[in-house]
Amino acid sequence: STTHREGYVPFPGEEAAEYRSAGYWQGRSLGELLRETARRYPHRTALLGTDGHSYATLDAEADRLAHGFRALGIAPGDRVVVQLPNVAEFVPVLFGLLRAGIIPVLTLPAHRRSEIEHLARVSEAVGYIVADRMGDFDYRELAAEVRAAVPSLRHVLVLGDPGPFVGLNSVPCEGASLPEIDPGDIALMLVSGGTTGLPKLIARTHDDYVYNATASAHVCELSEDDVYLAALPAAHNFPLACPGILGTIAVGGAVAFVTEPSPETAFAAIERNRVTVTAVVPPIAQLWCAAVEWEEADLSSLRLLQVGGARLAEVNAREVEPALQAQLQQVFGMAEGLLNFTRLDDPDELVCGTQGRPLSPGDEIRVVDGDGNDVAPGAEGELLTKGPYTIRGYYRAPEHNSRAFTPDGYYRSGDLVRRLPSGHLVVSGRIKDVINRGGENVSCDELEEHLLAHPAVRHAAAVGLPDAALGERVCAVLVVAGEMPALSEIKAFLTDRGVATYKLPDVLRRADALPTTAVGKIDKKALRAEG
Ligand code: J2J
Repeated sequence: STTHREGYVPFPGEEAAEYRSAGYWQGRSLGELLRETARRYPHRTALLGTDGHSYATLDAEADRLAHGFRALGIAPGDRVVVQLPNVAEFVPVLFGLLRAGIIPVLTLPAHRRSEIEHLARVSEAVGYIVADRMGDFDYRELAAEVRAAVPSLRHVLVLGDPGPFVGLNSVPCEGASLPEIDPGDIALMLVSGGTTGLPKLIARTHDDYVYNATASAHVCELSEDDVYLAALPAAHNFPLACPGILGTIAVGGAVAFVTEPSPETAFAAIERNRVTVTAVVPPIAQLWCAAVEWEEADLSSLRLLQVGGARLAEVNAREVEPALQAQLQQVFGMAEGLLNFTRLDDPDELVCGTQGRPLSPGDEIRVVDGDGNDVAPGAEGELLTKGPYTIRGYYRAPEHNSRAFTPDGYYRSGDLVRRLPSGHLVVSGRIKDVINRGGENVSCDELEEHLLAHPAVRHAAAVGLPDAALGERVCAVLVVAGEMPALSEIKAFLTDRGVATYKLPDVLRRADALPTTAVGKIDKKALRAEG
């Protein structure tokens, strides 16, 4: 067994010292962030819902769970995979782990065996926290499969009916002391959307993530009077910390949850909880704008709608304020770190026509051509970045890191951008081989691997095709021996292999051969052009 630091790429000492002296890193842990708010506003509402919490009770519940996890024998530095739906209990579980020095690996409800097994293996997780079920999916069955496959996994803890496992409510709550937390140490791990191959782990420190959340809260002018609705999956960087759940907790606001962002569900939650701020992906923003025509709900409390995760077309951006009577903020972010926001006082042209500018004065941006040279001001190029809350390498992925980061520590985002004189970025395309399906990133490599495992498939290429609702839809181009499998069969095959639902192809194409480029790579441009 190895320590949690093995395979972690730290910030270089000199730059870390700069981030501290500039005041970006304040030497505060995420657990302390909650503690401070609980001291300031013990009686204010932290979490809304049937299992709601004041700050005092949330603080106490986080401590209870922290002691419980320690009493089970889970040690500081151990990794625990967390896969919970958007429910209030997500928050005490998260803070319980953080206060015990246990590192949550934050996975999405849509992840399945393929992703969870991989993430549990790479992180050498000792625990897996799930809900009993969501809709018709039973996470305890998934947990049984993952535990059988991953030897390090000793604890399965269940929110709700534990079945053969241990209920979160019955973890012991006494004993074991809590560790000192080093704010420079790893706090939690996010899952990357936009890379090659299987998902990568993104280790974020307390210092960098506290800054991520509090600086985002500042940009959104969040206060204790705000009510944030977690409408996207809470484990995703955007609703978690941009400013999201953690930014809201930092200022003493309240957080509400919905398990899915349909207009029916989300509008009712906005009305019931007097929600002031929320974050969605472009297809949901479009749907909400249309749904005000038929959904009866009082949305007057909503002051800010954050939209990000995929490119929001300018025409759709212009619909937001008239339809929802709330300000639009575009957010171009990545779990690896860098966040760009349009500002609340930006003129309409910038709010609707750009994806925002960097959060921090400490964010360093380069826009480069194919040879790695800076392009002329305003020209298109790949966005490279480093800064006080952007990782210097993925966790336990040295080989991938040598390609994904420059020798001097810049993250190669794979996004094509143009930078305006104001510093605002316009996202104009992508060079990484990823399909952005309505804000969910599908790695083409990963999907192709799975497709090639099908007995009939000789060659496979995944490409994104333009889609009015989703931005892009997933198309699998297959060269097959014999009869072409039906889409439903391919979907069932992939589901069987434990692939998350959002990665399943929307369309299948048959080809006699895959077109190649001059150097012999699969010509995805040509495949996309064929439609
Ligand atoms: C175009 N592409 C975008 C945008 C992300 C806030 C918001 C989003 C994410 C996120 C996030 C885009 N226009 N406005 O973590 O905190 C694409 C880019 C980017 C990739 C990152 C946050 N906003 N994208 O989406 O790690 O390609 O983070 O590199 O899931 O999504 O995906 P992810």
